[in-house]
Amino acid sequence: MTIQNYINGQFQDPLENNWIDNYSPANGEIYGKIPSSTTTDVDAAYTAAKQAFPSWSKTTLETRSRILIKISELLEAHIQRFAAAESKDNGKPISLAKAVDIPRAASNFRFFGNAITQFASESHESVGQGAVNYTLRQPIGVVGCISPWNLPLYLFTWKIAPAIAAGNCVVAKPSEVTPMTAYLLGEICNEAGLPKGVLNIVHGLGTSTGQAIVEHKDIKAISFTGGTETGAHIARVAAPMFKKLSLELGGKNPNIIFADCDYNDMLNTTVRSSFANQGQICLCGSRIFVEASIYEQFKKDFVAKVSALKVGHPSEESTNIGALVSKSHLEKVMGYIAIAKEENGTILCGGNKVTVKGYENGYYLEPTVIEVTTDDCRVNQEEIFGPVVTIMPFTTEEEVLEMANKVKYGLSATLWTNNLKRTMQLSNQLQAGIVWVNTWMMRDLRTPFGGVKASGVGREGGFEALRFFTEAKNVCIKY
Ligand code: TXE
Repeated sequence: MTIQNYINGQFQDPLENNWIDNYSPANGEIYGKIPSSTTTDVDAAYTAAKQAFPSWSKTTLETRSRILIKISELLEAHIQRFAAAESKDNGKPISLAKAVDIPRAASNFRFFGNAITQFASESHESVGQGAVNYTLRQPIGVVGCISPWNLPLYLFTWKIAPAIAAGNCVVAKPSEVTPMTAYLLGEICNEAGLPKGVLNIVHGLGTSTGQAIVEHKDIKAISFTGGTETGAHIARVAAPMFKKLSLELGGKNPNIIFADCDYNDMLNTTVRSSFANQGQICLCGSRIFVEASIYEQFKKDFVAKVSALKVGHPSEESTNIGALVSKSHLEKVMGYIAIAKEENGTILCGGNKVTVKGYENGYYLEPTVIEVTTDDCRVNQEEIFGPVVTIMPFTTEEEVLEMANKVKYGLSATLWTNNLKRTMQLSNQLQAGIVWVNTWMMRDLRTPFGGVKASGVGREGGFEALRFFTEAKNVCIKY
């Protein structure tokens, strides 16, 4: 299947006619071609966005809201088609795409369609000076959105929806590894009545298409989710042009388990927080620290549950663990399993490639649990981003807090305990943008989302996203 760029409401081939192969992770075969767009295509997308901006930025909030909610409804109406495309492109189980990815993409449009009608600005009376200040929140203009492959439509729309709700026009690039659902979104936007040029989607490699978006001098803000190194590179390129930047990067999140937690709830959620989406979620709890008094019991129960997960073809409803996203990513993750062995880690379960009958060239890997004896080994410090977790015991709160914070990342942390004092103290001190207590990945779209340290800068979600995609202008009137 060949897909095209979506520029000015129309589907078109890349102007220089270069293409990239698209692989299916489930069987390792090429199943389509995607544009390898260049600066010329990005310029065309920018021009369309620039032309659409004066009208779109003046469109009433009610109209913008109605269009966004219509996009949301159409996504829900086509959930089967989108979920099948996402699963085929990414390797994730179809059940997950149907239950989480596509409903969440629809929620993103519905949420920001509603949020924009509630987005208020401030006013301040300068008492005693006879003046009043009010703050306008004006759309930026043309903005760039660049998203990764792990939650393709979910993260793509998490950026686009607030950007257009706030009155901007967008040049967006999904990951070259998972472009399908972004391509299908173009059709839906036309059907929902989104004016042409408000959203433009260019496909292609990060180093050419993505780079052209970041380098474009008139694209004034970049919202990026992806790897930490890429984020640092984008920051370097964008800094001399004073672009607004939102960077949501990698994580190496601690999952801290105390003996006083609700054990079964913790155990089931920990299986999910470790291996959902093949462990390819920036929020997965990849470092599990367990209080020593329940460590042996946890180890036994956790390994039993993990070993029972079914690795299989993503299109089968019974599959728990699908294929990893690409051959190179599978190799990277397997490289870390080899490193764990060199570092004297003990592989408690998994560690091997899986051959799924009929799909022998697919990128399948067993869910893997590695017991480590020290927290500063590489598998415990570096982002693996696959179905691999480490476990180790701890004895005191101070000890586990120090280990939890001793990584370069700071995206999320999970805490399992029923002790209120401990909950409050650790939540305050954990270096993370998000702390979950007795749950994982429970999301309320109104809350700020993002990380500290090498996990990025800026916050997405709720009014934070609408603030990012607008410029504040204060007007002071002396009366
Ligand atoms: O991501 P990249 P990769 C982590 C994870 C993974 C590692 C690398 O550890 O193993 O990052 O993954 C575009 N200018 N995460 O290499 O390259 C690219 O085309 C502009 C965590 O696949 O960062 C894609 O659209 N854009 C993460 C997007 O950036 C560029 C999710 C992300 O790709 C670019 C994914 C450039 N120079 C990986 N280079 C998370 N936070 O959830 C690439 N891109």
